[in-house]
Amino acid sequence: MMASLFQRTCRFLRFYQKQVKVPAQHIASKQTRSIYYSATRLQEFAVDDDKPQFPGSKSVFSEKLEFLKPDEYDGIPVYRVMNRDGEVIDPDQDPGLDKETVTKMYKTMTTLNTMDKILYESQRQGRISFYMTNYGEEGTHVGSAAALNEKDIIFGQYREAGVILWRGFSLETAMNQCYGNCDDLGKGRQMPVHYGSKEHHFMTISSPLATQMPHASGAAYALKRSGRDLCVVCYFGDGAASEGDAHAAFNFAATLDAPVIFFCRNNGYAISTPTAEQYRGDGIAIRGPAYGMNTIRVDGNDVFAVYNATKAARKIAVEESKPVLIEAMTYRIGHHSTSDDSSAYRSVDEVRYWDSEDHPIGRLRKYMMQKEWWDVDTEKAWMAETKKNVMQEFQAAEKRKKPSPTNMLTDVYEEMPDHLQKQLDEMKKHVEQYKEYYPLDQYEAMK
Ligand SMILES: Cc1ncc(C[n+]2csc(CCOP(=O)(O)OP(=O)(O)O)c2C)c(N)n1
Repeated sequence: MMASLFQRTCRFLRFYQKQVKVPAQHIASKQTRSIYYSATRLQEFAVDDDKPQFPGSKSVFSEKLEFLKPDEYDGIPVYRVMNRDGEVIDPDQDPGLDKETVTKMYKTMTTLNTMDKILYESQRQGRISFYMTNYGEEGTHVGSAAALNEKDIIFGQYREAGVILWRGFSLETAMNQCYGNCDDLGKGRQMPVHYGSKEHHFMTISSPLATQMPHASGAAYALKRSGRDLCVVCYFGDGAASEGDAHAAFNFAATLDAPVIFFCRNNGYAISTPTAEQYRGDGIAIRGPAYGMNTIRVDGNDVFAVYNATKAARKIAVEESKPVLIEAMTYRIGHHSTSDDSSAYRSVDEVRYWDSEDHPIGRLRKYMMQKEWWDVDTEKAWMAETKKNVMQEFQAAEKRKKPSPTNMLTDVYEEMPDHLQKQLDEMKKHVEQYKEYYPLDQYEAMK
């Protein structure tokens, strides 16, 4: 008997779903979508008396009255490759990166560290308005960035400067951003550390916590629809994970099978809130399976463990089109930002431990020294060189003019509407009339 229109439509939709790897419910029109739903439901509904029939259930029945007790489970283990002395524990886990790559990793981590010192001081001296250091988290940035395709799209929180430096964002561009000068890619409109670069596939940072997370899921879904073999990487902190947006992002990504790696930097604190007060469960990783995501917890101070985990996560994201959650355990050695004094809520001994006993840079240096790729003299020469580079760029950025004040009103609309044009004209007239009261020599000329 000839298949009915209904059956043929269902067959076509299933074929189409296979071809484009997109669930039919997301590509079909409203009408065909409802046919698809009825068809799949009708097909899948087969009663098994021994199993619960609740929609979406994977469970079996139980006659024991038992609660799931979080304290009766061991914590999810922390995957590592190196011990604290930089020795590889299981040779099978050594990513086997060549000297050139490992040296680039080390140089990026130390450059970031030096840039942090100089810009932090610069803020303290009142030369820039604000800064956030990355001390102690360098391994999470560089280990993950090195494992990605350079076109994978990054959505950062704000403490991931090492990721963009790895991709070739220059010190000069970073300094221009922090100084908000006329060469800043963001035209001086953003606060310091809100880096962004189209060239480096790095979305501009936005400080309201977790707002980048649903965007990341959406961008990953768009990537999947475009059929490109790329993924999105979304960085966030343990504190940001408490925002509603984090949960929406996880669930959208899981249900839409979006190729996104959620990379949590669990650094122990959300400003003054320690993780012990932030959550009661087993960190952030435990949430992954609840959303149906492949998940791993990794030692974030072990750059090779982060590299391996991210590389494997990327494979799942791109090849299986699925989200992955990585929880990288690390420690925020610096204050939260220049607006924070962490001595008010944690001990100096605690900070000293991470700075001297378990630092990602120290661990990698030990590894390189054991390989005889690095020694005390190379270290000394490199530290002098990187300091000189950073100082040079910092001084040059400081000397550059501020952006033209007209940037306050441009780029909001493609064509400036009349009401903004009126304000712009008034501003120009006002500044011209009272120019002796404005430091115009420090600004780019108004166009
Ligand atoms: C929606 C929102 N609420 C509060 C803040 C203030 N705030 C800025 S950073 C921060 C802590 C975030 O901690 P975490 O996500 O763990 O990242 P970390 O700073 O430790 O890297 C808070 C509460 C904010 N930026 N946005």
